[in-house]
Amino acid sequence: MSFPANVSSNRDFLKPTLTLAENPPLTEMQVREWVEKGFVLVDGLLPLSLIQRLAKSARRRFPAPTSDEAQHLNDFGAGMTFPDEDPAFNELTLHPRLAEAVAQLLTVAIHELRLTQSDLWPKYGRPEGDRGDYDNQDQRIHVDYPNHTMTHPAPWDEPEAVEVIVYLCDQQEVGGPTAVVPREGRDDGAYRWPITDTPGIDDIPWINDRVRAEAWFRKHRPRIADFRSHLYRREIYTDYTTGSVLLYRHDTWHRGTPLQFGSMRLAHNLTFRKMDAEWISTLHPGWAWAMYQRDQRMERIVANSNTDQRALLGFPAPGDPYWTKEKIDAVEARYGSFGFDASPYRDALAWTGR
Ligand SMILES: O=C(O)CCC(=O)C(=O)O
Ligand SMILES: [Fe+2]
Repeated sequence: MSFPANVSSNRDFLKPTLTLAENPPLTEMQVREWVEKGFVLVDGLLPLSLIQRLAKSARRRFPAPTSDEAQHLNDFGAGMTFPDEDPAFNELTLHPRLAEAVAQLLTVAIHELRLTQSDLWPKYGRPEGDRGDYDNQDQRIHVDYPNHTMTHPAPWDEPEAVEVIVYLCDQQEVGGPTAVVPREGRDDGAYRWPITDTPGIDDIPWINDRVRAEAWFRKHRPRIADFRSHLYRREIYTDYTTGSVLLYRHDTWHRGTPLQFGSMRLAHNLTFRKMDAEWISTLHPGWAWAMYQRDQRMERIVANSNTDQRALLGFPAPGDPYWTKEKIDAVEARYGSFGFDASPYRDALAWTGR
């Protein structure tokens, strides 16, 4: 695969480690890696058959890598977003093992999590060369929080969200590993507080392309340019295969790196936050907005999900003070014809005696 010159001297590849077959799925070591380094790359979290179904429908949806259209596409998830018409996409988004893994990392119950992002986008391999500030081939090193939260990530030991990349291809075939910078303890200068040395913060223009962003820093903020050159030197690269999942954070330094020319990488990006962290915004138009879709996909998802999956979407969990007998009857009247089962909500209400 082709790497830009002078980026990383070691080019260490990170291999996925296997999750447990049972729940909770992450091993203690995997949890520790995420907690300490800021990311963990795992295999076996999601069923391969589901990944393959999703990859097949995404390939039909997006332009072929050889097309002219593909050479100009810098998509960021506009193509497939939750809730999509493809059931495999929605199934992956609300997959119980994914939610279990996130709940493990944030040490909360699944019904205390909220989904704030689910989109799938293609990235295309292009020849080396300058294609402007917004080209996504060889990204500048960055953290993702500026376009997810209205504040700043909480201190490292109080994480509020987990970001996820589900890879639907093999790195060895298409290239495009995600580069990540492992955090090395509390005194790691790369993770100094606050995190502001990245495009899109302060008056630093939002530039995606690595060469262009670093030229801007060198000219306007030479000290930050030096700091950032250390980040590049410390990168390691995800050697993902189909179905590998990268779990990381809004304050983890990372970036997308070039694909092999002529190839396409499909990746599904998700974010889950703790339910109280309302300053972390939902990236999409809002789940109820999707109830305008004539195929009533969202109604079907609500009706056919379990109570934890509904809670991920903000639907009150059984036992939540929201529920009264009248409200349960009314919601059942709305979704009953789609197969909604109100009994968990009724049982919890009877149990609390309200
Ligand atoms: O493409 C990747 O591997 C990472 C993408 C990314 O970091 C981003 O778009 O924010
Ligand atoms: Fe990113």
